[in-house]
Amino acid sequence: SDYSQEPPRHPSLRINAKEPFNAEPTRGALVASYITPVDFFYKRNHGPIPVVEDLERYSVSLGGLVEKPVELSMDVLRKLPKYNVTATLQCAGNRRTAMSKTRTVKGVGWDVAALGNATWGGAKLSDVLELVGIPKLSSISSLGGKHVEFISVDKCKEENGGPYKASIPLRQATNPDADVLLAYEMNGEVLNRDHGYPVRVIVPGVIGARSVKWLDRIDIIKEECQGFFMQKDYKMFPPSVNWDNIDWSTRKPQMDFPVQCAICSFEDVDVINSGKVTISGYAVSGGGRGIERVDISVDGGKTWMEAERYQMGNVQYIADDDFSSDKWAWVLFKAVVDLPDNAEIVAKATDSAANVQPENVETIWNLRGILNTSWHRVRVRKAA
Ligand code: MTE
Ligand code: MO
Repeated sequence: SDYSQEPPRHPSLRINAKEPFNAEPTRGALVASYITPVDFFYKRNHGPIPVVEDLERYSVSLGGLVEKPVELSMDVLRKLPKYNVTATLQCAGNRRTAMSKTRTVKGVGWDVAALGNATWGGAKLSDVLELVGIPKLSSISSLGGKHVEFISVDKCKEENGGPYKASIPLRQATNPDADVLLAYEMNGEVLNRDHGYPVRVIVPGVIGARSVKWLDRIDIIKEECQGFFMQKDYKMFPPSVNWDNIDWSTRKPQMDFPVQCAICSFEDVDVINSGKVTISGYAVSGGGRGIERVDISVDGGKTWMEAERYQMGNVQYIADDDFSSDKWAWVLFKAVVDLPDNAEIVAKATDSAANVQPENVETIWNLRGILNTSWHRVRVRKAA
């Protein structure tokens, strides 16, 4: 593969793999702002970053089980109503490194920052699909299509040099409230090459793997996409399954993200000077479920206190009744505590459906190391 045309990247990113390029910001940089700057947004790739030179000639082909296929030029996409959706994108492999410490897993290692919160600008997929006669809220199209497949222009070895692809159910794609976008902007700027220039899919509330970058084709298909990343990856297996007994067909492709949180004010090895410290981090759930609560402990989980949560800068606390939250976006949390010596700080979140995070990573260990949503623990030592 040819990695000679990679875009420039911020030097402070932690590089987890060079080719393909996989990198995340430091914990501190991640929670420095509610909206993650493009430079500090994690980058997760399976091949070289494609070069799309001529925007005039670029278009997304929309076909498959439709009566009349269309070409979606940038002009066509820009003429549709434009939506700005603030959504957190999180890789299913976030926090994989910690999972692999209990038992080895296969996959790129990530600390806790394989996610970011951006405002994505673009056309709604539900509007786009009306251009080929598929009405809003359809579960099946007139020609029997039930899924919408997104095919990229990049090339990855897992697809034997073919493009990255994924699909979502037609029902979700045609639901305007699901906010699935064909995004051409990120944080008000033209989408950059790392994040899918010129057009990517954003599927809010769902693992990052379904938000296909560098979109080339959309196909309406009968069954879900048969690509590698749907069928042979990004599935959640129980701890009993290993590489000798795995049967990929027994599980569905992972879609919604479960409830997650992480402490970002400290690295695992930090030595803290004063007694009073601020613990901060992020919490987010999938499927549009908001965060109901974040609990903090400084004694390894024996006693707990509730953290403050906020979205949008630092003024609008969610505890406020008429606060309307960004339902696809993370909340940042904060708690000021008196840290005992040799504290074990723990954070766990509860979402609006009262889903909780599992206490121990061992109970959710899986061979691909995905969805490590166990309580996040950080050990810190007080300076003498
Ligand atoms: N789309 C294409 N075409 N190629 C990819 O490698 N990676 C996926 C998804 N879309 C990928 C892709 C995965 S696994 C994730 S987590 C997100 O993109 C990462 O998006 P980001 O790099 O913009 O953060
Ligand atoms: Mo991912």
